[in-house]
Amino acid sequence: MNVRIWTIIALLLLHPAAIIMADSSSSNGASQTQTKAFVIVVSRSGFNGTASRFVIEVNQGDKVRLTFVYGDWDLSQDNPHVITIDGYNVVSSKLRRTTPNSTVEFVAGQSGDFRMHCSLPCLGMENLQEGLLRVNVGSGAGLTKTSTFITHVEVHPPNVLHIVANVVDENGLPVAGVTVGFDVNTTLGLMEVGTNITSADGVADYQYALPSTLERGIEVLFRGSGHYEPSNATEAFLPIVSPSSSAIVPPYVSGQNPMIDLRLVGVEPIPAAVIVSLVILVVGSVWMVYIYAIKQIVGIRADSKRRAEGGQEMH
Ligand SMILES: [Cu+2]
Repeated sequence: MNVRIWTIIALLLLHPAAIIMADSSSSNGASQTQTKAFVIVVSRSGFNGTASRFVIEVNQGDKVRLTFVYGDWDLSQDNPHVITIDGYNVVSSKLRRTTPNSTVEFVAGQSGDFRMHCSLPCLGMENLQEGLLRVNVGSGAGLTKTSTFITHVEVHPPNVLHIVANVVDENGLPVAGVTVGFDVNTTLGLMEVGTNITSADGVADYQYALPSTLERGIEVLFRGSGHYEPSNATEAFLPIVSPSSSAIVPPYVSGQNPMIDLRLVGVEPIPAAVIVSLVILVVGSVWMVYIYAIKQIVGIRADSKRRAEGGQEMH
């Protein structure tokens, strides 16, 4: 009885009519963005029952809502799935009998084709590898200028760099769902250490364990996407030099350390006794020179006086 009901539900869900696609328009400043919603049944026979290429198509800038639904009810055992979209940081929660639905929402900022697949070993996993999110290049005429800002730079002990960046368009609106590259300035030049995708607020961050203390600068680079022009931002930072030191080193925070902390650049504080000794040495030397000079002057005057007196006697 139960099996038959579930089979009917599964068949209904697998029917093409079950692919619900709802459009709703919402005004967002000058440009119009749309929310596109899809329901996708995930089972061992594929996405919505197809093991071959399954494509979800949206336009750049669209808000996308994907609802994944567990579809292996006809199996006697549980067959959990986790759906991932590469390049979009989109990961569903675990789809299983106890939690059969997972909804993810994101802004399709990046244009191109992005692979959607099950990333959990499961029965029929090979049928869940050919999903595709296709984001068509925005139809808006002309390119939109962007600005990238580094909003936060912090070096945590022992030497982990944390960078937070923000990408906005010419109207100050966040540029969401685009890839931002994080570069570190090394003695050999700029080196990309990683990328991340901006959130709905246009914010992307990155953490990077500095392999050496030679790096002194970072660059955050948005290479542009679709109708967005590229932009970048740079900032200098001070690495923490002595990670082996037992002293607690406060993290370097941009804009919060107006004075350079000597401990951060590896200069040991000079003991007071050394400073006092140096002062005594310098002042003492100066006085010695003065005393020597005065003694010489006095001696010369005494000599010439004696010589003058001797000369008078000779007369
Ligand atoms: Cu799976």
